[in-house]
Amino acid sequence: MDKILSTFKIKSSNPGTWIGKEALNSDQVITSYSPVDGKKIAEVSITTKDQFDTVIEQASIAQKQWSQMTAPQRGEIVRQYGNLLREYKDDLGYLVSYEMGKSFQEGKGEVQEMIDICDFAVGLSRQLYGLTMHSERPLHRMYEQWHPLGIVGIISAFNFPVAVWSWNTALAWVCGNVCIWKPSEKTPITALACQELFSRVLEANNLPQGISCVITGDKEVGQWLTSNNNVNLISATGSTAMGRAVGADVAKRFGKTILELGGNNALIVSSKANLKSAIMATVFGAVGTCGQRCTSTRRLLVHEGIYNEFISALKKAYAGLKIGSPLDESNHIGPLIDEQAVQQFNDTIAKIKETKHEVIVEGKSITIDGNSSHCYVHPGVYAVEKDNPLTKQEVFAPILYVIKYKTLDEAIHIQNDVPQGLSSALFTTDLQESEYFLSHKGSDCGIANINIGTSGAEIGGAFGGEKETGGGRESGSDAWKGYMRRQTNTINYSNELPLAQGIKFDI
Ligand code: UN1
Repeated sequence: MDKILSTFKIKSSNPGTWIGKEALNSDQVITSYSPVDGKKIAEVSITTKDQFDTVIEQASIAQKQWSQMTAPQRGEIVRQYGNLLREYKDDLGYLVSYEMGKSFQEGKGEVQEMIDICDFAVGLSRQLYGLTMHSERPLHRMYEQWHPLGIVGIISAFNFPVAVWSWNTALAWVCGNVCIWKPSEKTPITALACQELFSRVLEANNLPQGISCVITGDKEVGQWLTSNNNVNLISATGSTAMGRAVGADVAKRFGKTILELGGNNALIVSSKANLKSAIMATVFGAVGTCGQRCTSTRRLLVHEGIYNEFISALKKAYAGLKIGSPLDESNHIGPLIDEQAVQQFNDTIAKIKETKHEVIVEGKSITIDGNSSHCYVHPGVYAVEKDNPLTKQEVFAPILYVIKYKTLDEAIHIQNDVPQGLSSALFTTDLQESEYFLSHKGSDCGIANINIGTSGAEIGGAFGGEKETGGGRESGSDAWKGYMRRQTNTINYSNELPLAQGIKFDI
């Protein structure tokens, strides 16, 4: 681990405010502990208000130069960053795994997601297209173009400590913006590693350091960012409670937001499903990343005709799960992020016990021999009534609720009857069921899959969801439009001044 930390120039005590490679230190610190073994990784200083003001000032100066470069020139910078990420994929993936607790496989997968979005953004830098329209007035031309916004503030969560930042920065940068990143207080070290790599690219290209900034701290630091008039867009990933506060702060000053908040994702298994793949998808969706993805499968809706068969196969699959250090690639499940998350997991199970339920797999906290971390749990599966209020809440832990259904309409109703609307999945080989689920009468989520689980989206599609998930879209498709402002241009190349709608105004 020491070798990896030194690769990214991380010491035992680090500044937490960065303007490119320029570091600003302070007295107050956050300590990052690894949930893998409970050991301290390093300290990071908390950004002060003065330092925050300097960051805003430097970011504004940098944005002027950055936005004057052409989009393909900015794409070239992102291409160089993608190449560095390729070179450091294993090191950064290992650090993600150690600081966050996800499996090394998934840590590397996260860095791969960063590489993919860099590639996507490079292509995009030549495709920031606007439309042309036919004007109703003779000898007039109408078109629209997309301009940079300015400064983009990124608030990211612990569960995808690097990929979600890159979804935002890679697009924001090619669109001509500079970025200020406030990573989760639970995973500041991986953020410093990403910043170190990007500052190398800035330096090699003699670019202003303020193109990429990092600030560190809790809610207070986050509020400086969300309430600052110079920050044109806030892209925030995290809980619905956080998003509600951020959304209100930014709306007060008419800033823009992209909110990617809680999910409460259901996987429906039809009587016409390929049960083997449905089992695989359910287990990966429910226990992958120890149930800490916003796309994790939290509810399993199973058709009554195959219920008994499916549940016994599910029990068998859970019995084969290996829990332990995520750095050991033979383990399927690593720890939860911290002891508070374990507490929440245990509290939720205690609450399930107070309602009508059947234990399919008992969830409990566990200890791993020779490991002093208290963050490991055995995932739980509970059959509950369809109107159990616990099933309406997102708990960031590997707890799966199972509900039996009779008709697809009923399953879709149960699936949609929650406040969140991120991801959804139906396993079926029946064309009618599949098309119905994807129609407007089907899933109300931002993501709806057939014969694929709820988690593990590719970067090429727009990522995000409806209702309390916040409505934002990040990553692929035309999500880039959220990082730009649209301008409609009308050019009159005649010698007359005809008014639209045929209005006459003679003087
Ligand atoms: C998140 O949990 O915030 O679709 C993002 C997935 C990942 C991204 C999850 N590609 O599961």
